[in-house]
Amino acid sequence: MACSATAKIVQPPMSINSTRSPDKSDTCTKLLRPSAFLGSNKKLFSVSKTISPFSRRSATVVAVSSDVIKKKKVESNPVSNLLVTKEEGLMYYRGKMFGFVHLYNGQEAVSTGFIKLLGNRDCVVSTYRDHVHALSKGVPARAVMSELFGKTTGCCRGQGGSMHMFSKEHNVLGGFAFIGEGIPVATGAAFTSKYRREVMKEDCDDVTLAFFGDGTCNNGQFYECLNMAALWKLPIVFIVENNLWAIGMSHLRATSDPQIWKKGPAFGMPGVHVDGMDVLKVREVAKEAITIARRGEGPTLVECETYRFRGHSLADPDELRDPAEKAHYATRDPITALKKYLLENSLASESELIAIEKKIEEVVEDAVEFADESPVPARSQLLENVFADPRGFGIGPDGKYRCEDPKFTEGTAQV
Ligand SMILES: Cc1ncc(C[n+]2csc(CCOP(=O)(O)OP(=O)(O)O)c2C)c(N)n1
Ligand SMILES: [Mg+2]
Repeated sequence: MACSATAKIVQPPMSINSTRSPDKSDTCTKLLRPSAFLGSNKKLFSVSKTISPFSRRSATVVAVSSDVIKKKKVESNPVSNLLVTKEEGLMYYRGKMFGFVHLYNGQEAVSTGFIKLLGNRDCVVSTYRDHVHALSKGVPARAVMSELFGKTTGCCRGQGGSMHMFSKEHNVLGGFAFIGEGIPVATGAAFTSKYRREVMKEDCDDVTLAFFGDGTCNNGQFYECLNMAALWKLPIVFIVENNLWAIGMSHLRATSDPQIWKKGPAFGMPGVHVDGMDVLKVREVAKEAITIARRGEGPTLVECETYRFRGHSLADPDELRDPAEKAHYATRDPITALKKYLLENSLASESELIAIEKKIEEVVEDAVEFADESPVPARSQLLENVFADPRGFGIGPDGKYRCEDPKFTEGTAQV
């Protein structure tokens, strides 16, 4: 039986140095005493608690009937168990996508659990794993795939690429390659919403979600923004996608207190830990945090414990992570877990799920075909949207600034 997503308050996780022996049972939610977040009596929840042998952490996540899932995987078509589709693999290695592509496999429950609760006016700020956040927010698959391919039909006309998904229409404020860089942008967006509501007296209850990783929580911008957001009670949710690794650096080696959620109360906002491999649990926590933000009651820090099934990027041979750790998390694939929940609770039949998978394949194939056939941007686009002194762009062999050469803006200059 899958764990109920009914949100219940759990006790703060025990200390990382605790000698309490790990409870390896598939314990579902334990009803415990109210959250001690700075005396807050807000209904914020962490949903489950099982000690992972791999994390040494106290606040960890529930393994969802791993034996059942393992069996199902073996029984099903082995091709569907691959961690990358033919399109994903071939398109990148054929050079169809440029730069690094950072996959999101394994972390899907976080993006979906949060973003699907938003309205169009709400904002999302992401990292370089942004293509899934963009899809969750409604950016069409064609526009996302074309951006990955660097084509004019991409959501940034091919100028952003994999790490810079942006859509004004969908209020996706970016993809950021520098870690932590998106957090102040998100904080600014949340400030805008508050300003509109309280100063401009506009009807505005928009909320901003800021997604970032565990490694990023050791970056100064994170702390500065938590402080400002708490001080001004900004309508924002800070969502840490704690996949236990920052490229090849283990979270436990890099952070003085690996329980990131605790940093919320230190700044005067609720901090919550949730099983980020379970979309229904993430959704329960997300509902509460988004509601608090929308009511004007301020920010929340949510730590979602998750795992990436691939290396840091497609260029990462992924040799540092323990195979046993990888195998452990592979049994908790959030998509497989949701399927199981839907079937067990008669919310969907096998054939309905197969039909959905088929539909997804069609959407992906259509997006790949569309992106492949789309035109590349004109060279003249190179200088558009560049916030720099154009005179600083460079001097050509004739001693003149390149930007002064009309051929350059026409896209016909030899550079
Ligand atoms: C300011 C800055 N410093 C260093 C880097 C190099 N870098 C790229 S990804 C990364 C690790 C980030 O890990 P985490 O925040 O956990 O995100 P994850 O990749 O696990 O999603 C680092 C250090 C960077 N992009 N930006
Ligand atoms: Mg990480």
